[in-house]
Amino acid sequence: MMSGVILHQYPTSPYAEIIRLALGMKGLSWSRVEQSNIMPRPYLTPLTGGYRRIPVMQIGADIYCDTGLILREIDRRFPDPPLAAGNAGLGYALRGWGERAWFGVTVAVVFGRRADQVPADFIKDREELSGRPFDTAMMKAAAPMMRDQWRANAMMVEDQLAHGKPFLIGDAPGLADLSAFLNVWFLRSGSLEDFKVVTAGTPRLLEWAARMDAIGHGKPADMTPETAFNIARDASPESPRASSADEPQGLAPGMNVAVMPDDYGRNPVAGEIVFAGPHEIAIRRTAEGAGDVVVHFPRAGFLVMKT
Ligand SMILES: N[C@@H](CCC(=O)N[C@@H](CS)C(=O)NCC(=O)O)C(=O)O
Repeated sequence: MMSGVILHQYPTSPYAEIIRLALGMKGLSWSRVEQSNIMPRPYLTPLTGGYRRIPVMQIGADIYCDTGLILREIDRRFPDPPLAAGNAGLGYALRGWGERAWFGVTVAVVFGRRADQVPADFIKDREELSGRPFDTAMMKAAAPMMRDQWRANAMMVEDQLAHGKPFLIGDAPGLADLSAFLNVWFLRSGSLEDFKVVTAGTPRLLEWAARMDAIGHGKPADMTPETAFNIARDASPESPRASSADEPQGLAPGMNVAVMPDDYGRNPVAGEIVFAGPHEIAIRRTAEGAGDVVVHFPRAGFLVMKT
């Protein structure tokens, strides 16, 4: 099914892999825009208004930031099959484990292994992203202990799969599988030798990983960044949805705000609220050369500041 989904990503991005697999679960046709793995991204930044992380999903003149919200939007537009039948709360909550706690360990193992090969421009870019030193020597020193931690997390997956079902929360793959699998995918592609060591005692995890691999990416077709930009220019944002009446900060349509992640890549994006709810805030802004766009952010993990 043609979805209108345009995914701004790069092949080695683990968070993008979550979305590629979610599109695969839905069996969608989508447009794949390859972005650089470091800044600048001249056709993307004008659309997001400064948000700098990958992936970003675009549908016409609507721009969706952060995996958490992109998953929700894919599920809203293409509900069948659901990404978390009956388990949406647990599924989104588990992102904190799979995509943060465990993923921090995975990054440490991969970059600890490759410490001597990380390009200087990549290190500089990630230091700007995080505001902290990207200390490959420290990652190298910590790698043995991080491998221990990786195995402990993998054993949680192994224990869960003792239920005998094919996926973490039942018979169909969903959000929990995506968040956990991110770690398998990144470690396996970043350091197969470490992956083999830390999965020596987790046979059920390996069988589950093969089932995740079999999902695929749906039907991607390549699109240039410039074409995606022109699509935003020629489209209008979708009509606003209802806002919640009980916004804790009193946020309401028409107010000016700046929105940014609360962890890293804290570049504020300024605009006027179109709608706000417990899981999403959408702001309208003018993208230079592309007219009005609406940029959507999740609420969990993001700061909304009145301006
Ligand atoms: N919480 C974000 C994390 C995204 C993230 O950290 N992505 C990495 C790439 S996988 C990134 O943006 N790195 C910096 C960059 O590519 O500019 C999400 O779920 O989308």
